[in-house]
Order: sequence, then C-alpha cells, then structure tokens
Amino acid sequence: MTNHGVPEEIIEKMKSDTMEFFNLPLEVKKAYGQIPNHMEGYGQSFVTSDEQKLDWGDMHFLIANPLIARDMRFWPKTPTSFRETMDKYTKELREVTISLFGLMAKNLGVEPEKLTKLFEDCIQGVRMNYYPPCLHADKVLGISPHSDATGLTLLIQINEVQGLQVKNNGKWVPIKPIPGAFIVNIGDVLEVMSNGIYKSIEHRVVINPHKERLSIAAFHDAKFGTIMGPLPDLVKGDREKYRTVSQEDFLRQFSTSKLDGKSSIEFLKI
Ligand SMILES: O=C(O)CCC(=O)C(=O)O
Repeated sequence: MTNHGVPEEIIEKMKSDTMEFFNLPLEVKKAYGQIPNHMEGYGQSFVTSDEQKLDWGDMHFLIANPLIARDMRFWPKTPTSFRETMDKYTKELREVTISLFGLMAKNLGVEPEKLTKLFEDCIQGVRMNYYPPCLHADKVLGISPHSDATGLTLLIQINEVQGLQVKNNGKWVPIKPIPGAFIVNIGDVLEVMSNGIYKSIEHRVVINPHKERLSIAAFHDAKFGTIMGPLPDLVKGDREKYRTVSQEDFLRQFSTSKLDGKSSIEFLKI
C-alpha cells in the first residue's frame, strides 16, 4: 500500500530506532526479555517444546494499544527516543487500519461502521523481527509458515533484503519490498468475520546466507471483548462457515501453539 499518508519521517525513525535496539549488546536487550506465560518482550515466540527446531530470528513483541494494556517493562529505554517513536508510529497505523476496514466493509457491501466499530481502540501488537544471516540458509526459516491471528497486519521491511514469501496456489511467491510502502496482510480474524470472503494469507520468511534482514509487523485485532464469528450482515443467505469464539481464546490458542500454516483457522471451520 502506497499513498497511506503516514509521514515518511515517522516510518524512518521507527526503522532506525528498531535497528538500534537490535544492535545493542545481548545483555541490554535481555533486560526486556520475555517472561514465562507472557507474549511480550525480547526473545523467541511460538516455542512449545525443547525438541522443536527454532526459527532463525530474534523478535521483540509489544502491545501498543489499548493504552491501558501497555506493559512498559518491555518497552526499551534505549534508544532514548524508542518509546515516543513507537507511540507515534502505532497511532498513525491505527488510523490507516481503520480507513482500510471502512473501505473493505464498503467492498463487502455493508456500512463501514459494521467493521470499523469493532476495530476502534483495537488491540494492536507490534513484532520487530531480526533475522541474522545463515550460511546454511536452505536449512532454516526466519519465520515458519503461518497466517496472522489478526484482522489486518501492516508490515514494513527495515532494510532492502528480500525474505518474505506468500503462498499463492500452493507455491511460495517472494514479495519484493517497495520503498515507503506497507505490505498489508489479511488475517484470520477478518477471514472469519467476512465468512471467508476475504482469505487470510499464509506466509513465511526465508533467510539470506550473507545479509541480515529486519522487519516490523503491526497486528490489528478487534477491541477487547469482541466475539469473533461471521458477521450476520455478511452471512446473509449463506451458511456460517466458521465457529464463533472469543477473540481472547483465539489469540491465546494461537500464541501458545507452534506456527503451522493456517491450522488455527482450519480448527474454526465448520
Ligand atoms: O519479516 C517479515 O517480513 C514477516 C514477519 C511476520 O510474518 C510476523 O512477524 O508475523
């Protein structure tokens, strides 16, 4: 997505502060490390067993919205501008996302508010990803195949190293970053709400043998307390194709499982 209206200096500052954070010594980053039974912080996610082959990357995950859900223990103080940068960046992205939901609702033939009201004051999480180079790049993945347990994800690459791939008709297709553009991924929540009209996209990250890669993914989920199921206005005469669950349960199940393609949403299909 180009022409999104997010000021370039805000995007560039977010990129440079993230890069600076990952460049800090390990001991400093570990001060913001994950703690048991918690999704946020620096480390690895989706680890369910000691035998599991880990993805080839470090991540730092933060909840940016609602403001009351921010846990500042995990928000880096170095670089000193990080917290302010993250605050500005995520506010801009929430606005873009609401516009997108409004347009998508129109596209689905319903009033914009039918979708936008669910995503006002949305749950917004941000995952910053650092993928080091690996000489045995063909033996590892930066992130295993998955679809996002979210409504919409807005993704940027920090540097120009290609690595993201999406699955199209059973084949992995590389996504070439366009400078200044966001990659917009449809997530499982939107697939369920639209009763399968919009499909979440399965994606993965491959590793470069010689160059590091960095990216920032911002996930936008419906507000706390939302019941996640096909929207009645969209089902109309059709049958409901997905079960209805609480969004919190869905997120918990996703974040405590190993990444495995679109398995989380398969589980909801009727
Ligand atoms: O690094 C990327 O391009 C994708 C990141 C991603 O899929 C994620 O953080 O869930």
